[in-house]
This record gives sequence, structure tokens and C-alpha cells, in this order.
Amino acid sequence: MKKILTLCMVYDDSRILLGMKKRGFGAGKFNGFGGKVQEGETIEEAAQRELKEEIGIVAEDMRKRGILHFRGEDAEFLEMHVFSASKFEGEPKESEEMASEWFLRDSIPFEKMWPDDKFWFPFLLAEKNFQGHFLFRRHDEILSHRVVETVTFDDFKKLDLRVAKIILAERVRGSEKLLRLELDLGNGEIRQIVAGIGKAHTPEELMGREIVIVANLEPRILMGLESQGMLMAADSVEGPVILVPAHEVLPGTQIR
Ligand code: 6OG
Repeated sequence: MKKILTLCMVYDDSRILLGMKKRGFGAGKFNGFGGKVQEGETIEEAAQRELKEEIGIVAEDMRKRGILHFRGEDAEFLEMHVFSASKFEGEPKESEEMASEWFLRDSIPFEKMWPDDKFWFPFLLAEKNFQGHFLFRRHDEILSHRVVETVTFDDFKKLDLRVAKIILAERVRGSEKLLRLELDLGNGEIRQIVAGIGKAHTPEELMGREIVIVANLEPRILMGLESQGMLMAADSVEGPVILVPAHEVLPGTQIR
């Protein structure tokens, strides 16, 4: 069963407010403020309620910042919704559950906090939204983790991703990895890109194939050649491997 939890971090330009949990889950650790979402309330309402219950303040500018997924080897699953706030009504006070304390942003007591915190705090404090996946052994050891900044759909739409057909491929003299490609983008548009895929691919096998490129990347000079875009490739032990459409489509087709 997946448990949904909230966590609200209160901080300003120089300090962050942390609570020392006195009892229950996470006792003895510093953390933000939060708890379980109850039946009939939204996740945002739960975040506000917990903040009020634990230290008696009401956030005026609470914002959703990220979701962290925790898996344990026993398959228990926690989904923690992280919020932040910097303006609030009331004075933080001690409750039977929590005692709070301000820390300077450059002396956060990570050694007395949950081990995942040091991985996502940099995103939080840099005002970036994030998502993370953690695999835990028991509750104290992280076996693997991945935290990334989330992008909005509008951010994504800024990328002009297109299918391009390779009409020429050759090795760049003096480089083991670089290939120079000429690409057909449809409507008579021909582009040159320089790509580091020469370990996993030979020029011969690439001729006539379709690939995916970021077509609106700022041009770059590599080994004296202008690269007018970037192809998409997946890292592998033999080097980057190209991504291709499953069926042939018209050169220049937009990807969305
Ligand atoms: P109660 O169930 O006691 O609320 N919490 C975690 N916080 C961090 N930073 N890392 C974790 O790693 C956590 N697991 C739980 C969510 C528990 C509070 O503890 C947080 C809740 O705010 C595993 O009401």
C-alpha cells in the first residue's frame, strides 16, 4: 500500500526552520513539517494542517515543489509531497510532537536528518522544482537514488525535436568518435551536424537512416565544423547509440 505524506519546508534567504521530531516515525531527526494525508482533505490542505499542528504557524505563500518516491526492499511505498513557504502568520512554537530551530542555510545539519535530504535540498534551495526516486534498505540506507529538476510543458515545448534523414555520413578526420552528418529535414532544408557516435556506429550503416534531432539548439563548432543541432542518443557500453523512429516518417516531422 502506498502512503501519501506531506512535508513543508520553511525558509528565507538566509535561514531554514527545521523541527526535531520528539516521537513517532523519524524521532530524533530534524526535518520539515508534515504527515499523513487524511481522508477527505487535499494534499495541500494536509500540508497546511500539519504545519499548524506541529508548530502553530499558517503559511501564506505555500507552494508545491516536488514529489519524492520512496521504495523499500519490503516494497513499502511512500509518496512524499514537498512544499515550501517563506511567509507565515504566527510564531513557531514547540508542540508535544516537535521542537523547531532556525539554521543558517550553509550549516544545515544533514547528519541529523533523513539521508535523502542532502540529495534534494540543493534543488529546493535553488528554487527549482524537482522529483526524486529513492530505493531504501530499511529506513536508514539509500541503495539508489535519482533526483531531477522537473520542467513544465511550456519548457518542453521550447525544444524543436524533429525527425531527420541521414543523407551523408563520414568520419571527422583526427577524431575517433566524431562523425559529420548531412541531414534532410524536409522542404529542401539540409543541415550539418557533428555527433560523437563514431564508436557504436559506422558511417556506412547510418546512410539513409532516420534519427531524432534537437533542431533549435544553438550552433556549436566542433573540430572546426559547425554543428547545427544535436541528435538524440542513448549511452551504452559501446558509446552513444542513436534513437530512431519505429517506422519511416517524413523527414522534418515534429516530435511531441
Ligand atoms: P508522521 O507520519 O509522523 O509524518 N518523512 C520523511 N522525510 C524525509 N525527508 N525523508 C524521508 O525518508 C521521510 N519519510 C517520512 C514525512 C512523517 C513525516 O516524516 C516525513 C512526514 O512529514 C524516508 O505524521
